[in-house]
Amino acid sequence: MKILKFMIVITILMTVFASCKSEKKEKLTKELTENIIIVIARDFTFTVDSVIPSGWSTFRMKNTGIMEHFFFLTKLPDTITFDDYVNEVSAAFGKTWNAYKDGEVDKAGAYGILGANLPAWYANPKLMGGIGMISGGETGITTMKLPPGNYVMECYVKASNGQFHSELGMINPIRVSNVATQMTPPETNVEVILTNESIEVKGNIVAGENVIAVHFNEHPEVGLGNDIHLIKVDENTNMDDVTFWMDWLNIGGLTSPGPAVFLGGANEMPVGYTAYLNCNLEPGDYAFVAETPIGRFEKFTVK
Ligand SMILES: [Cu+2]
Repeated sequence: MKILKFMIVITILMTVFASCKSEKKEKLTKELTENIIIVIARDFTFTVDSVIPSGWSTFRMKNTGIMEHFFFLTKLPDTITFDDYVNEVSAAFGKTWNAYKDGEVDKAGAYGILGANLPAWYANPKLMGGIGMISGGETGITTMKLPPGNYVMECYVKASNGQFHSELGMINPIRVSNVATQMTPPETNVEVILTNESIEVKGNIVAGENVIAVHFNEHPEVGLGNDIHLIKVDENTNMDDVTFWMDWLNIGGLTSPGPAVFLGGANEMPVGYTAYLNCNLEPGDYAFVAETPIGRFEKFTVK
């Protein structure tokens, strides 16, 4: 009898243990297949984990500040540190902007200063995307695949005094670990193809939720690559003002307050990569605008 009781207890314990184990395994798989990385943007900080998994992840950035913010990821070469990036790359952009702002050089002269001051290792930077421009109170959602390595996350919108947000604190080192998620790219209802000639939209952007695949098919040989940022368009939106604002080197460019409501987007990734933009839209007029090339936009209507 005692033996029978003992056997029953053991069987119950084994069943409980097995179910715990399978629950744990299921939970882990679920987490890894829907990996969401929360980024909180404030004026002027990012709150985000300093170590994140590699592979596909969905970044969700809420802008709780008043000013526009975005995040842009640069993957550093193995021999380069976060401090090297700040001291060499950020400093080169700062020097360029200050010379232009103070009227010492024209735009061609400014790009000359930039070229002369950027470190040699920055000749082929790995620009690894990020969430596009987001107005205060809005949330942007973008899914991306990241290889392991050391990254810099930054926002280079300018404050009213002309300082980059990165200089005011919006620059973080991020380690993308060797542990990869099991997440796969989401189902999409729209494809956007970015080339050096155009923003080509294939499919209908609808009222409600959209998952828009943004394909980086090519980039210009010089400068940052092609990107898109989503804005609301209404009777007060002047697209000349918007495209002027998107140029960081303009006086008043990328400086809060922006000329439209920004809803996120996809910053430049290497050719062959795809980012997925998740946006819930009300009926109305919208546009994709580019930071590069300067002056590009593509309007669309959601019915
Ligand atoms: Cu910012």
